[in-house]
Amino acid sequence: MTQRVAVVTGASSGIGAAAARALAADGWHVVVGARRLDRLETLAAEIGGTALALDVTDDASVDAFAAAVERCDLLVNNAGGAVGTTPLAEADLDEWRWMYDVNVLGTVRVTKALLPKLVASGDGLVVTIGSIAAREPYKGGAGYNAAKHAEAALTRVLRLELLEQPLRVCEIDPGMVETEFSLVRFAGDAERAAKVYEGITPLSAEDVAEAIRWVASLPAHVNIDTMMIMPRSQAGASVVHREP
Ligand code: 8X3
Repeated sequence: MTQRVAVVTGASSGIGAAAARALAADGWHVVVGARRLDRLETLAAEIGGTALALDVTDDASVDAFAAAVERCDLLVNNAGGAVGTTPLAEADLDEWRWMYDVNVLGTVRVTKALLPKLVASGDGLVVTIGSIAAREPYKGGAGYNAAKHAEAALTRVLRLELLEQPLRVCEIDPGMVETEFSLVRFAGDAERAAKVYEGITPLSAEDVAEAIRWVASLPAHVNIDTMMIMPRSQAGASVVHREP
């Protein structure tokens, strides 16, 4: 296989699916991983990629996924998410555990499993999709803030520990992006999810995908360490200007 191979996790929707399309259009063979295999197969057929079932919270699933990936030049750690906006005083530890597992341990599992192939490629790149929640705490964000701060920390450690290897490491932290993110956070409550983006033009999944595509298109000596992307009307985790 001479075509460079990108692996995108959480690729069945949102930023992951958009990144898979953008990378494929830029010449990558894209391996898309997620739990929802039916959606993945449609996407893979559209972009000439490969669909593989992946649950980043399951060791065996990650091992089987990584074993099926023959070559990996780029890993986009996109799988993640938030549940709830429960105040710390009422913290629901199951919410915390889920967020830690999918965002932090999920990123560790997949990165660890694919690192040998990324390094063997001679010019590997890991792009981890963090969040503004990794930079700034906000009310109701404790569990997600903690998970995203942890994911940012491990991404920076990876950069330090593999400095001698032909590997680049990048963290992209988006602010408000209209995807299924808020629908998941609010357990399918569409009205509540829509309110998050009321009166603003949020980022689209494609906006973030374009940043991923660009980072991955740069020459091997250029490492974009971190990038924060927000809609024009957002200037912080809790600072949003809404049109009436
Ligand atoms: C999503 C952005 O502001 O809901 O990662 O935490 S926010």
